[in-house]
Amino acid sequence: MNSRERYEAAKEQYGRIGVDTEAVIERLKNIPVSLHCWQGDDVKGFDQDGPLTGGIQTTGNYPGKARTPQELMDDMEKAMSLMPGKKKLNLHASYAIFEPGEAVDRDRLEPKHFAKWVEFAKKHDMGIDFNPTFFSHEKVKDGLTLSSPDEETRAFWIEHGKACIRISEYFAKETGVPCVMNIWTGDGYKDIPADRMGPRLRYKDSIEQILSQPYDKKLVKPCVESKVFGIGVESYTVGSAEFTLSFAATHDGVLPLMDNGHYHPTEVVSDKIPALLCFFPEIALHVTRPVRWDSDHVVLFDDETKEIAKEIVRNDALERVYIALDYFDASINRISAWAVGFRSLQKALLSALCTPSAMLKALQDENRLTELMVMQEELKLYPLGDVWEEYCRRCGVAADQSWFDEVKKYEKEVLALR
Ligand code: RNT
Ligand code: ZN
Repeated sequence: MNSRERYEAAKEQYGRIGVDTEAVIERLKNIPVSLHCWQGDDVKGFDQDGPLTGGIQTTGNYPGKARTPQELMDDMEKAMSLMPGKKKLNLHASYAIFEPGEAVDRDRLEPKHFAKWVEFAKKHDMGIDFNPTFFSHEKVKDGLTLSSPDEETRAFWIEHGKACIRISEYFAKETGVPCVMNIWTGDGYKDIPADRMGPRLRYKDSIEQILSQPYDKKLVKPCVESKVFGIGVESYTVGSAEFTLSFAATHDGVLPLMDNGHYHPTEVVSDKIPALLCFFPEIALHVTRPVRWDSDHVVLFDDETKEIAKEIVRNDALERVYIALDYFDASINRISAWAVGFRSLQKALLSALCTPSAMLKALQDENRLTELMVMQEELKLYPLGDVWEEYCRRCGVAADQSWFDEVKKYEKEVLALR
């Protein structure tokens, strides 16, 4: 059988359990997934030369990382040519692009400093998501930004947040796609604090001041991302899960953002998604792969990624959940890291779309749990790979590992010369 015939057979087999693979393929083509620019240069950015701070860390020094905006765009372009599906661009404020003599500090950033990124996004028909950068900067004082007891420090970072709202709105207007703007800080303490509430009250006030910047709620979707701990911030984080969730719940139009590397190891974000969907009209995700800690390994087609995708799809929440990738591995080819992660998430979404959820829910509601287990296990060996192959063919990208030949060629011709 050739691949078309295999697809026809798979279509028929899925059809028998009520899954329309043609509709699945069409749907998957249009689900935007936000691709993070920071995998390409180990979260370095272009606006400063210091180390990566904020309790996050990249490990490894695989050769060929992007050093300039042009290199980063070229690399992303290469990576995107290897991925099926709809992409959105995810930028950090530290990736501002200044003309000579135009450099400003983060509190003075303007839309024009991101005009080249808008051009890039338009070229690839992408919307843009944005993140103020509250780390890797000399104005992070004693590990604190928006929660600092120092007024000047706090004021600087509030101005940064406001500037980012203006830039987010510019992105949305330029691309015609709403911009998800995510607030995450690494603020916290290595050891037992004497005051846990004070920093949180200041953080709350700072975010409120940022959001006092007028903006169109249809165009800008501010999020708050929680975190349980960071490197050097092991005992206490200001933006804990309860803090950010409560903030989002009590501030109109603010979304909670869950990063699946930011919880205790036995907690799963897949279970939190339907809990939040009971209360929030919209939520946002950072999909990553934590290995023993928030290590930000490349996303794989693993059980939790599949489960996350399933919760979004089977609750009919594709329009309510903003999906973004967030990882950074500096120990392997970065183009490949992007491609593997994005392709894995696409596979997870495909797997979710090919699941006969209505039938499985009915088994649960009728308490036919024996049968539910049987069905769930049998589904694991349904011919998803054949549908994947057809999907990739229609998207014009390789379905199998042959895409890696492109990476090897690019490494030899471009990355190795850096
Ligand atoms: C850090 C958070 C945050 C960052 C990016 C670079 O633990 O996950 O989202 O990874 O903003
Ligand atoms: Zn994150």
